[in-house]
Amino acid sequence: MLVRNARRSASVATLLCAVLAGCTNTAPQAPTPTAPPPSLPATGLPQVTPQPREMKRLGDDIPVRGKVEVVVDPMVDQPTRDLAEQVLRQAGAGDVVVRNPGPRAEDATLSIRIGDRVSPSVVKGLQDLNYAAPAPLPAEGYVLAGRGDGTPTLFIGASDAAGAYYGVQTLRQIASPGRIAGVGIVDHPLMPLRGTVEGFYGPPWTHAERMDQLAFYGDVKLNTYIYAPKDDPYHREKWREAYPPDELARVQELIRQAEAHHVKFTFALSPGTSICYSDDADFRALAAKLQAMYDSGVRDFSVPLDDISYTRWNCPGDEAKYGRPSEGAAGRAQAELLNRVQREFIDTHPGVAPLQFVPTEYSDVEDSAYKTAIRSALDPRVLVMWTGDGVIPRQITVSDAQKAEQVWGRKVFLWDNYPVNDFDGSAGRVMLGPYDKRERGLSGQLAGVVVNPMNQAAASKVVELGAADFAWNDAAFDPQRAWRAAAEYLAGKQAADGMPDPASVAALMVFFDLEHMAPLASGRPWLPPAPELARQITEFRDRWDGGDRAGAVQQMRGYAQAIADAPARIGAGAPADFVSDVRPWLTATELWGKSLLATIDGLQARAKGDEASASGRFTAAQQFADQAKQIRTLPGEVRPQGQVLVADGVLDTFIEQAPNIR
Ligand code: LTM
Repeated sequence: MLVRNARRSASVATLLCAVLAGCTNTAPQAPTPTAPPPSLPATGLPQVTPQPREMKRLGDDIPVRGKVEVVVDPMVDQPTRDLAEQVLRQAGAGDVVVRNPGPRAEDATLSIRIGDRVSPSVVKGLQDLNYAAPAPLPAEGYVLAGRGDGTPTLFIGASDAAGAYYGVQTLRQIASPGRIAGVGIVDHPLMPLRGTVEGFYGPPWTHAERMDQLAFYGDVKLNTYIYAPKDDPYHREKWREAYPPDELARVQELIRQAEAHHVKFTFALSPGTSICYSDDADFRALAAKLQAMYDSGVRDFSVPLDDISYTRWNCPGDEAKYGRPSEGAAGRAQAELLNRVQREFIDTHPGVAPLQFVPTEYSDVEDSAYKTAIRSALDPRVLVMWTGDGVIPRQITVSDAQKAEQVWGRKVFLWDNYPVNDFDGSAGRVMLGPYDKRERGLSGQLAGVVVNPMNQAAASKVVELGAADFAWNDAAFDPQRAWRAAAEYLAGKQAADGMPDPASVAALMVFFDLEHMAPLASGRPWLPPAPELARQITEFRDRWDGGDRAGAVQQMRGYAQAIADAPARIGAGAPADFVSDVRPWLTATELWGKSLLATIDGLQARAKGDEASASGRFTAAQQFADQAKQIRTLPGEVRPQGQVLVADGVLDTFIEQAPNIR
């Protein structure tokens, strides 16, 4: 098995073992890149995220050494060529030559062909490998086939430029030092639109964070970024005003970055707080703002009309034209505006995708005068966004999405308010749980999905990666698998050879568990707090109550130590931006870990009948807990502010109740 696979397929228990006292790290060492073994036997399948639609073993692994040539069709763009070169160098190629089709270089040890899936040489190469793609292969799809036995070969046949890029992103994941897995993959996304909407309140992402996010989206095959930060004045309050030149220059850099990573930079403009629907000058102001973005290269546009009042007009002209303020009248006015944008702007600009829109009623499936007005008047091409069965949904089901289709008269585009943490009920939380409670089968019912992330961009990658996996292939989606893949991704980013360090992955999983809780708007959970810690505590109680007090203490001490050690391990083994985003939670976790260890000391002393020591340790535990409760979120980094929460309701409860455990 590939080293990467061996590491990646380790169970959480094995990974945890790597950070628990007394365990031995049995992870295999990476082979020396310059000296691959003469034969690389076939073993197992590599892990690829998002999960491909089909993957199987074709033969032995392909050795990577010396000079590798990459033969490309014109459809393979420069970023894809650059990525292929980078992947192959990281895998151990001494030299990589990227060139147009022609005779094979004699000194090349490996020739990789990347091209249009209907190119005769690609078709023949795949046939020779006995691995054909279904016809037709959907947009953004690719077939990858390679094997190391005989003459090592690898072919990637793509349906379009994005498919070629995604094929090479998969190559990145099946490559490890000295080798590429000998596998066949047929792959394409099940949802056409997959990504994020920077749509939260509070501090918008910085330019550097956005640049990094866009590169990350390429890695995980997300293709959409909707620029809609509520606190960018030029997006909402000052929607009529042009971006100042320096800000426009930054947006233009984002547009180029998005293009290089096959992401649709979707520019959103929210005029709803002040627009006069009946005023032609306002329509022209809106079109002019979109035009500036079109001129900068944007081809995807959105007009969000969420979080505005629709029971008052912003100008007397609207009352004259649409009648007294009402939900139905607002629906008519909005539909008219959006139809004009679609027909007079979108349709007149080559290459622009259908308009996207967030309705003022975005979070339910009940019919209403507003929805009826939109449904009956809105151009059927306009995409309507929907947040599920609530602003913060408990779950997203196929049947709710079907109801949403009925009330909106089209398949809806999911604006998924997870992991966003800008609402009161989320104060003090960083959302690091799995992407969960989204039903398989939604790809057949949605126009796409974008998640609304946290103010903390790098920390949002945990849920974003899960959403990427879901949106690509919800049919095979496993929330827990994707969750662990996020830990591996983060740890892999920090490793020189790209291989995640098991101890860092284990520490991240412990930490993610402590920040598993996800609240509804009310603050009540739709994902429970710290399920693994809760399981450990239940096991402890069962053993203790069953009379195995020493065993109970030993087991619980192991997990407490893992919690106490996780912050330092993460500090060294996770990317700096992630560590910086979650710094207050790491500080609090360290203190809670010390508190839990002191609690275990107290219970151990009690088990030995030493009540004086037990009491002293319980007091120390309380002191650490009190210190942990003082840690607060950082002003300017999140909204709203609050006490930093770590496994609240599980960890604090156990520590509080421990002195009463007899
Ligand atoms: O969800 C939508 C469509 N709008 C806003 C978001 O901007 C905000 O981030 C979330 C979470 O607070 N709630 C909203 O209503």
